[in-house]
Amino acid sequence: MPTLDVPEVAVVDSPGGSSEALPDFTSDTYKDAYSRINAIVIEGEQEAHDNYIAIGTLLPDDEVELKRLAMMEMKHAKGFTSCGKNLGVTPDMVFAKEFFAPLRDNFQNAVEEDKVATCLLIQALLIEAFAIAAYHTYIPVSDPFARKITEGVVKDEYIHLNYGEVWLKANLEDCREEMLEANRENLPLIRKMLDQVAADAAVLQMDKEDLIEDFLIAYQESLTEIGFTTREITRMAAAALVA
Ligand code: PL3
Ligand code: FE2
Ligand code: FE2
Repeated sequence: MPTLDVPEVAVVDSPGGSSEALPDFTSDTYKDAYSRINAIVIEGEQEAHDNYIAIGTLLPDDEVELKRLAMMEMKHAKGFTSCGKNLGVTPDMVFAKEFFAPLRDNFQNAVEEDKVATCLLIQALLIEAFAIAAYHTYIPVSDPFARKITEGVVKDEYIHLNYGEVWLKANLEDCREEMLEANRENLPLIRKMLDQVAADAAVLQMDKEDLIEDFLIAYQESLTEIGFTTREITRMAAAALVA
């Protein structure tokens, strides 16, 4: 196999003036890890598209707005596809589909049972908070092409999180129990997914602790905004530890 004559790390000047080492985006190790992470992100964005369309069938009054959110997800999927192409990486979509299967099954069951609050907790809170944490952690260690795309995407994800917050806040008294149950069933899945990506994310120089911290901040802020008490939120977060 031909070896490229490139340094292990590229030293660039960060905006703060200090120097930090970026990964070697051309190494086989980087590209191998990226083939899975990139696929996860593309699959996640495509499923997010399908999920907002499905939620639109349950909330006909919001159908137009939900279609708009779904279109944004399609654009995100295309953006991340170009990030992989730019690095000469083929995304491992079979791996990514399997990665999302348990969460996807729970979402699809909730659609069939007309459980809007569960659908929104899974897609608009958990998945969006996961995406926000992942993209925040990725931006400082990404290649310049992917950085520009990811910065644009992360702004949109806050709009999606906010959509879920607004609906769940307005309907909290009717769906409090359903949300507690949905949290209990799905937060442990997010925890497992984080564990599953940690090794590949580390190759991309993304820190697992940062990922978890950013995820918990986004999720807890949403639950506070929706109207849960600190005590309830602590109990909800504990679900990730016991399962
Ligand atoms: C919803 O808008 C998007 C759902 C995407 C889910 C993303 C999960 C990402 C986990 C892996 C972290 C790597 C981030 C790197 C970005 C190329
Ligand atoms: Fe997205
Ligand atoms: Fe989103």
